[in-house]
Amino acid sequence: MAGRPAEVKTTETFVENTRQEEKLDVLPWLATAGVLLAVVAVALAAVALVRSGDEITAASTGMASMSAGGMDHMTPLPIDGIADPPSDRGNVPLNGVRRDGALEFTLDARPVWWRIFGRQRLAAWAYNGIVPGPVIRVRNGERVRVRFTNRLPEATTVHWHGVGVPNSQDGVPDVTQKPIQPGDTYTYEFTARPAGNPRGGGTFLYHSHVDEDRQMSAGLAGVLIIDPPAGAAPEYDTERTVVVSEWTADAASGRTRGVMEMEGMLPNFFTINGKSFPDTEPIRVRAGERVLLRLVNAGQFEHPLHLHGTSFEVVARDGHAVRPEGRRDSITLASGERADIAFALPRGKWAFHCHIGHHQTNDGEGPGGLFTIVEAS
Ligand SMILES: [Cu+2]
Repeated sequence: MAGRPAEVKTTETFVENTRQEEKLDVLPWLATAGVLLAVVAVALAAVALVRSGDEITAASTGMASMSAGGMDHMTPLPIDGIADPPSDRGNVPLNGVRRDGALEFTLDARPVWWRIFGRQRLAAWAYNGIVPGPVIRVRNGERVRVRFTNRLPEATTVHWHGVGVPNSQDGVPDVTQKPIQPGDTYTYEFTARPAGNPRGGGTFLYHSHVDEDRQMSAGLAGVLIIDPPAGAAPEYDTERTVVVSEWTADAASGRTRGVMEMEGMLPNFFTINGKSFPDTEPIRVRAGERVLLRLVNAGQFEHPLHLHGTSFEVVARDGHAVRPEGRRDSITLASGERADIAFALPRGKWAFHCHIGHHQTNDGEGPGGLFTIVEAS
């Protein structure tokens, strides 16, 4: 409070001086009015600052760090050390090796040029060099060890989304572990059980927990399936996994940046299992057979996913079986959500797509993006 009178007095003196100059000069009254408004605004801001003391100081600091972080998040990802991927196909099974009482998996995160359709490549950060990362599939109760190496130019961690890991293995930077620095290796170990439902099983995911809008959007996500104890879940003739995501990228250079809700920064590429239509892989099934589709939203935006040709039952949400809730033909998944849907299709080529038109485009041109065909033969 002590500083207030002095500051206000200074401002008033300044205003008086400005008024005297106005009498001498008839021309720039408009400019002077502008200066006056600015001066009043500064004075009001100064008064508000002093009045609110510590509260404002804290808020200002928060805003300052937020805008600095925001700038970082808008900057394209570094492409240092970027290489061609080991394979053009993501979401493929990862083999584990049994060692020291656990099923051991080797995982890394590395920058790769990832082809999403035609010759369009994007700068991706990818688990084992593929987008989405490889599928880790284990039985409920299995001891799992993941030796993870960070080959990115920035720190990262791996979070086991929905899995009942010990707190120390949860992958939250500066909360449960130090961020894993470039070049460093970190070993995660846990028993495969859904969090809060130790006898269950279903569709989970693993993803970076550092700057998710940048790192997950650049490709750092993969599916983790925990199979429930034998006989605890219905069997299907065919099952497939569908991971949807978005990218904000410069089409010409392939440089990618964070995906966030900001004017002029909306995502412009959309992928199913790492590819955009027309290069999305068709889902081939037999007419009339019972199909389980595991739907995973590894992106930042919501996607209302719609299947043609039949209706389906939602049999699990977020890796947990749900009671029958009636049939439907669309389901909206928010960021990080999963749904397992079951259906049988008559013979034909049935579209499966996000119902938002913008999400069925490639850099503004359609058809593209989140669209694929379920081919029942
Ligand atoms: Cu969508």
